[in-house]
Amino acid sequence: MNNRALAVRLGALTLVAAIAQPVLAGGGVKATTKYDGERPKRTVVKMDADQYCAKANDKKVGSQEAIVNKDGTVRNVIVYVKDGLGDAEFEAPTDKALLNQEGCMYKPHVQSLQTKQPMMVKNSDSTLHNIHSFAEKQRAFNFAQPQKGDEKEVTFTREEIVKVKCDVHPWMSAYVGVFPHPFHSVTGKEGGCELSDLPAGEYTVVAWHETFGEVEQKVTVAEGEAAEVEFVFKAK
Ligand SMILES: [Cu+2]
Repeated sequence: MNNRALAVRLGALTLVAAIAQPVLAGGGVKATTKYDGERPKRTVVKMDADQYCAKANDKKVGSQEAIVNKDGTVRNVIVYVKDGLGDAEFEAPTDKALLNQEGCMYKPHVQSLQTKQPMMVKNSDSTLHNIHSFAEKQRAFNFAQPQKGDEKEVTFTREEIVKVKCDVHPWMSAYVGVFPHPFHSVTGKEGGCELSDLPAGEYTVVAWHETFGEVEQKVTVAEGEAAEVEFVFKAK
């Protein structure tokens, strides 16, 4: 086969892949968020209680519990399918989630994963942290990581949004959303996120925020399309 023939053939393959993908991917939800109220002011996290932590970050660290962007969108919102999947069961992904302790903060502050999906808890600081989960629907864990580089794998077995705290540093907290399916995500810097590969159907989709509470909506997902949904958190 000469080069030109090869190029044509590769081109055809690319085309096939491009057409086939949306069919395989099903539909999805494109979620945006809005906080309907005065934009909360972020405060600087004070870490003076621990000499190491006080010097661990080059820049000031802003509080994480209510981050509303200038355009009103909200970061760190967990968006997930609450209802509509019926009895479908989903194999747990083997890729490891990460809960890192870095600069005396949990990173990420909010994440979501699937039941039985492994999560690596890691200490990247040269100071003692402990990782204390406040689970109510499953066994809680509470262990120390005294050394930089310490790692321990944990898993969650039940659906729950689990709060995690460090008993050494009271400003450290994180949330791990655990779901029995892969249709969950967390809003990032732009205050939006996507649920993909969702079979066409009717769903109840929830947006949860640690401070603003939760709102839910009924969403119809059509094959090959992403339903656009805006979740509005009303000020209390
Ligand atoms: Cu700590």
